[in-house]
Amino acid sequence: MGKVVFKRPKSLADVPTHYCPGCPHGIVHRIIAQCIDDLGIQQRTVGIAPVGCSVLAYNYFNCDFFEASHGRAPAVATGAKRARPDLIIFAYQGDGDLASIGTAEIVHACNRGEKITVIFINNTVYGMTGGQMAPTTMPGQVTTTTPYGRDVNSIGWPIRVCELLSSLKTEAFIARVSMHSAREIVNAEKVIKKAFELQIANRCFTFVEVLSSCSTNWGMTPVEAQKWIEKEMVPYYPLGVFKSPNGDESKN
Ligand SMILES: Cc1ncc(C[n+]2csc(CCOP(=O)(O)OP(=O)(O)O)c2C)c(N)n1
Repeated sequence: MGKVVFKRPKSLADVPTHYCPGCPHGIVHRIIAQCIDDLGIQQRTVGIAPVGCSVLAYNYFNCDFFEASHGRAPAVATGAKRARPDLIIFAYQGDGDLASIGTAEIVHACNRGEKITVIFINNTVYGMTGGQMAPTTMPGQVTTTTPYGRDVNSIGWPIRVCELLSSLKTEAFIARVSMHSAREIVNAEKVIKKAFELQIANRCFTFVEVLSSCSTNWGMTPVEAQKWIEKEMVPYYPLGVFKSPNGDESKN
């Protein structure tokens, strides 16, 4: 009989997901569920689901969940954490959700130093609604609302959320990871675990951006999409730890 070397984390529900083939949302869900298991916090973890492709995230985790309106996950997370500081609260948001309609929410939650964990999925488009331009769309990138490519002269440059949040004085853990290779996925798990550990230690606001893909709306195969992340996104969105709380030596 074969030896079991890989299992579904118990914090991940045993159900099929609605995600497209090759979509990294499922990988990130698995990573979060593994962290919850490893840290032994399943009974006190509450997730906040966004509006976007991961709107149904509450169906995929075996822990309590709130559903927030578009962009408002950090506000809902703030309320949950302030009411029950003993709970571990994570918000899960896409780039349309967090970096467009929810920009004010994330900036102020970080600035207030809310002791929550925010996982930010940057796939450069509004995936659920059909691949429209997001604030994170790359210069020249063709989307359904930028058929000639994103023109930075009229629409502006993609927003680098990690860099923006890192400029705030408040103590925080801010990092960017990527889904473009097995090596980066393994690293992403370490970084996301670190964010949860800091919340458990009641240290600071914790934020992990995940460079992701949307093969369906990018019109690529999943493998082509992974290569596109590495070639086009990583040079503009550098990976690493941008900010750590005082005394923490995290390096990516
Ligand atoms: C207040 C409000 N405005 C707009 C919408 C429509 N809407 C639903 S999902 C979405 C974009 C989601 O994109 P993103 O956050 O990047 O997540 P993804 O689907 O790519 O994972 C929008 C604009 C909405 N549901 N509510």
